[in-house]
Amino acid sequence: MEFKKEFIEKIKSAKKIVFFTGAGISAESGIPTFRGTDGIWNKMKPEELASFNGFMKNPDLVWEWYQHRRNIIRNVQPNPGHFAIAELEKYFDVTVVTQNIDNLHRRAGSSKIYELHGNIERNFCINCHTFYNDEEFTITQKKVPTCKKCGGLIRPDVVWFGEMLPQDQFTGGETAAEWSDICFVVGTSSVVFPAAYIPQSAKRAGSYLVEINIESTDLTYYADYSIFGKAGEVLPEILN
Ligand code: BJW
Ligand code: ZN
Repeated sequence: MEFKKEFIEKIKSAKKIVFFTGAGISAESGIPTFRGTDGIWNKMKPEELASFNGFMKNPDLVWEWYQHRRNIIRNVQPNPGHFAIAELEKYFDVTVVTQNIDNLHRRAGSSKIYELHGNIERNFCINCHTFYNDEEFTITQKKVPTCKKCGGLIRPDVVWFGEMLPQDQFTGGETAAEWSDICFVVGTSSVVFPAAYIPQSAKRAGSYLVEINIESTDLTYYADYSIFGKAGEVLPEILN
């Protein structure tokens, strides 16, 4: 793969690099994305599944959906895209800012990670906020579990529509992006806010914005360089 000259020069002088990632980076591991032709939103309504109202209306259905996704996530491996990002830590000060809840960046070995939309391995009681980690529930737990302390419903520790992002994760991710020399935006449709503000902030602060995606997105217009291709194929090339 031939990269453009300007980008190669930027890489040579860069110290701080941010990878802002979305569902597309995990697609090659076998985790379905949300939008697009094979996206999960095509089959199910987001407001019914990924919202607090949806959960209260049908907690068992929402719980079952997350159990289904946990099973997928448990059984897949990080792909060459995740591993390339982790390996780049040998050469740069790398920060990962991810919208994904799947833990694959950590499993691939990345050390500095901000999780904007939570993590599917954690759960908490909606009533008393006691945390329960994934191991405490069996894979076959179909119905929503209840809290041992107060009997409240237990939900995954992820960010649903209409909910605030964890402040420390958002601020940490945004600050890293603003101080970065290069901000890579990998495998995201860039339509979900406030996460999608982060690459925009990076660019405004002077970072060089590189998009890696199989198709153009709402961000393509702002990017300094758009690389069209699969994350698992493009990212390892950067190591060369
Ligand atoms: C590949 C590839 C390969 C495929 N290689 N690429 C401003 C403007 C408009 C709306 C809003 C706004 N501010 C807030 C809103 C409302 C809302 C929002 O953004 N709505 C828009 C959708 C219209 N935002 C919120 O509600 C947020 N909260 C909030 O604003 O709080 C403040 C507030 C409080 C109270 C009242 C009002 C406001 C919260 C958003 C939470 C999002 N949650 C989810 C679910 C997380 C848990 C779970 O996983 O179940 O997060 S939704 C879902 O979308 C998930 C993702 O992280 C997120 C982003 O999706 P992503 O990662 O971009 O995936 P896709 O599928 O969209 O794209 C995949 C891409 O990969 C594609 O481009 C492919 O081409 C590409 N690709 N294979 C490279 N191999
Ligand atoms: Zn409780």
